[in-house]
Amino acid sequence: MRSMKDVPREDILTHGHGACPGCGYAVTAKNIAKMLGPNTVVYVPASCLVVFGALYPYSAWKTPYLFTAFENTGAVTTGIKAALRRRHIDATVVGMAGDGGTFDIGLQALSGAAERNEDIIYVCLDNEAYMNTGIQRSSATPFGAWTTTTPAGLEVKGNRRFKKDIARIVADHDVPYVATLSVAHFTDFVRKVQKAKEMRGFRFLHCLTPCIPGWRIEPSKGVSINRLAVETGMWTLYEVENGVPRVTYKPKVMAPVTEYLKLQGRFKHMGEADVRTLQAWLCEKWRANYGEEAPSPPCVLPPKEEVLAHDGDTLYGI
Ligand SMILES: Cc1ncc(C[n+]2csc(CCOP(=O)(O)OP(=O)(O)O)c2C)c(N)n1
Ligand SMILES: [Mg+2]
Repeated sequence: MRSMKDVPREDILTHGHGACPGCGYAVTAKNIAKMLGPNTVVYVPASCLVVFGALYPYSAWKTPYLFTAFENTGAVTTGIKAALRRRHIDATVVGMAGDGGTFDIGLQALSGAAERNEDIIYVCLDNEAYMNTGIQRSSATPFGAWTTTTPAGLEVKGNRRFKKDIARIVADHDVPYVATLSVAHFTDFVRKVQKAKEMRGFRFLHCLTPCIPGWRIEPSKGVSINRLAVETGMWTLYEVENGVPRVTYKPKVMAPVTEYLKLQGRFKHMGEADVRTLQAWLCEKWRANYGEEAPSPPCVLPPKEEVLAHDGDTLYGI
């Protein structure tokens, strides 16, 4: 499989699921499942995908599908693979977890499975907050974003911390494959899923998946927002194969972050100073990812003490 036309037509996550129109999760999970094919066992922890993909006694999955608890994707997928091995069944085992279930509550099980190099594919569907329980902040939430636990008030305006770099943390476990994906860059998307499918050992696919109600966006804008995330540096497309990192798509110019922010209600309260802080953080990230200075604008990050001054108390504006 090299491009969109090579992707199998048969759906594995079929119609009849209950995702919001325009849901980034649905289009990402659906395309990954198609490419992995019918010889796959799917595990999903508590998340939007559990709610819209299979509400007992119905299921939109054509493959065997399991759900247990929120925090254990790494552990349950390990167990499923071990059970299949015991019965000499060769099937792909994939866990599809949210950012909360990966960055935060599932981190211990994820780290264990990665460190043991379990033969599974771990997909993180990152909508940058705990969405199905009512848009609470996670450690994937970007700087400045409104969530119900990081409200925009008089003193504090949205989330005060920068997004955790989970793909780098997983790559530091020395696993065979880590990649970041965006459905707006579909050829790159297809190539990475295909590569993950063909490899053995622990594979981690980190996907940016816009959330219509949580990001306060138009249902038709998800893919454009994915594209802008890459053009502004909010999302970097890269892979780490057997320890060797490689950027797989570099934007020609760095678009100002305001292009990304202005389409999303979750950022609309952001003042000039916060936009400058986020832009400066992106400029540093740009340099780290692409090995060159970001072209413009001025990139001066606030002193570390100022960022770290936002401890648990000020974080929530309490
Ligand atoms: C131990 C535990 N704590 C809390 C919950 C409640 N809960 C279920 S799903 C969820 C949020 C999931 O967030 P994320 O993993 O980002 O997935 P999303 O909802 O965004 O798809 C929470 C808090 C739970 N099921 N189990
Ligand atoms: Mg989430």
